[in-house]
Formats: sequence, C-alpha cells, structure tokens
Amino acid sequence: MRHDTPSSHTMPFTQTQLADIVDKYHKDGYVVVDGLIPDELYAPLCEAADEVTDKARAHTWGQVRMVGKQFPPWTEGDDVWGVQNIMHPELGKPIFAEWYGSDDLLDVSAALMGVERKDMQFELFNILVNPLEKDYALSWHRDDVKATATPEEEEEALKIKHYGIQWNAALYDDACLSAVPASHRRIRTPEERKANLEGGDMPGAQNLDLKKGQTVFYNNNILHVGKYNLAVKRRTLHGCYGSPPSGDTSRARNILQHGLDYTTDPGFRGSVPASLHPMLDRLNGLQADMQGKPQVYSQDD
Ligand SMILES: O=C(O)CCC(=O)C(=O)O
Ligand SMILES: [Fe+2]
Repeated sequence: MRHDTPSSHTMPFTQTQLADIVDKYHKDGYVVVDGLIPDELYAPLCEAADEVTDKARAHTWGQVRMVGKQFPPWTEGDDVWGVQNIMHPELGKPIFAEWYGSDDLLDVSAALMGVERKDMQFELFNILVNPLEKDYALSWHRDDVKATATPEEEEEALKIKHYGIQWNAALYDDACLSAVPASHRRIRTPEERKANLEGGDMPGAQNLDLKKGQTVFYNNNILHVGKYNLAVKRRTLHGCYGSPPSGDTSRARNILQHGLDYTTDPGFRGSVPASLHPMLDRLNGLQADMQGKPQVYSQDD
C-alpha cells in the first residue's frame, strides 16, 4: 500500500486481515474494527469530547444536532444529540484533527473505499452524544434515499456509487446504532417498507453493539436507526471521508448541508496534520466548484 506519509508507519493489520475486513463490509454493509484509536490519543479525545459536548449543551457552540430532528439543518431546540464540526478552530481542539488524520484510520478507510490514500477527500467529523432531557430515537432510514421512495426509485438510488466511507468510533461502549445486515444492496421488502414508514419492529434488525475503542464502518445506505438513552454516556466520533473521481461533485449532496465553510479559511490548512492537506485541498476544490450552484441535498425533512 502506498503512503503519503513517512514510511515509519505500518498497517495494524496483515493484508489477509484487511481483505477480510473489506469483504465483510461489502457483504454485510458494515464491519466492526478494533484498535483504530491509538492509546496515547484515547484520554485526550475523551477529555476534548466532554468539553465540546458541554459547550454544545450550554449553547455556547451552536453547530449541533437538536433532539427532535433527524436531518440537517438543525436550528431549533434545546437538548442535543450531536456536536457538529468538531475540528472547527473556534473549538480549539486540535486532537480531533490529529485523530481524523491518523494513519490507521486513513489506511483502513482507503482500503474500504478501494482507493489509495492520495485519492481521499476531507469531509465531516462530529460527535454523537446522549441527550440529557429524555430518550430520543431516530426513525429507520438510509442516509441518501428517502423513506417514501418507491421500489423503482429505491432500486435506482441504491445503484449509485457513493465514493465515501462513514464510521462511528466509540469512546465508551455504545449500543445506540442498529442496522439490517446486507440491506444496502437491495430494496426493502414490503414488511421492511411498512416498518420503515409506519414504525414498529424492523424485521432482521441487528444491534451494532460497540465496545469502547471499536469503530464501525458502514455503508450509509444500509437501513439503520439510532436510539439514544439519556442515562448512558455516549461520546461517539462520527464522520466520513470521500474518494470522488476527479470532477465528480456528487459528494456535495451528502456533506455540504452540514456546513463546511470553516475548512475554506486560509488559516485552517496550517492547523491540521500534513496527512490531511491534500484531502482538504480536494474538499475545498469541491466547495469552490459548487459555489453559487443550486444544491439538492440528500434529505429534506
Ligand atoms: O447515532 C448514530 O449512530 C447514527 C446516526 C445517523 O444515522 C445519522 O446521523 O444519519
Ligand atoms: Fe443515518
């Protein structure tokens, strides 16, 4: 595997282990991987996660996910279930970019997308947290296909290649996320469609139970749901990378609605690890290309 960084870094997995991870991801639509948070970053990440969560809950940081609403934009509410854009310089937590740009995470992500590190794009990085006032649950969804899609529309939408990889890395044990294994490759059955639109039990649902330090990579078009228990501390690093072919702007519909203006600040580049520079240049190129163009986003509720 080629690296843009000095050759002192070696993969934490053998090629066979990595091939198994990639196979599992394609077959099931998700894969759980151990050991992607380096030991020396774990405690500082926990501390920084608490600090930004406190700011979000106190509304001194406004880029948050509000309880009661599943998709962006989030403008109204009190309790929060996520803190957005945690690499923003105003939050003053460079540890997040350090981990976002860490070799093992980037290497596994590149392998899962089937690209080289040099082809990757800087994208989103947030933290998902437990609400404080009451339990909260999202509804079952695919991130880039509306629940109301007809079977024909769903079939078309699932054929689209996404050039991205999404992950949740749990700083504490986290059983919030459930999914229907392998549902990223097929349209919903009539029973699943009914459960999706009307609520009730989802047939075949599986809890993606993460132990502290584990990362789940998932195709965000797998049928999935988040259920949040106010009594269980959640600090789960949640983000994605892209790998769009040159000139392909399709990632914009997934990511730009989360507000990535901060990455275009000329000072930002110098504040993140060198491993992220080419990735950031690609994102900022995309943002420049999309400037002034009407944008259709993935979800509109
Ligand atoms: O809470 C989670 O882990 C999943 C969140 C989610 O599905 C989403 O943000 O679209
Ligand atoms: Fe989702």
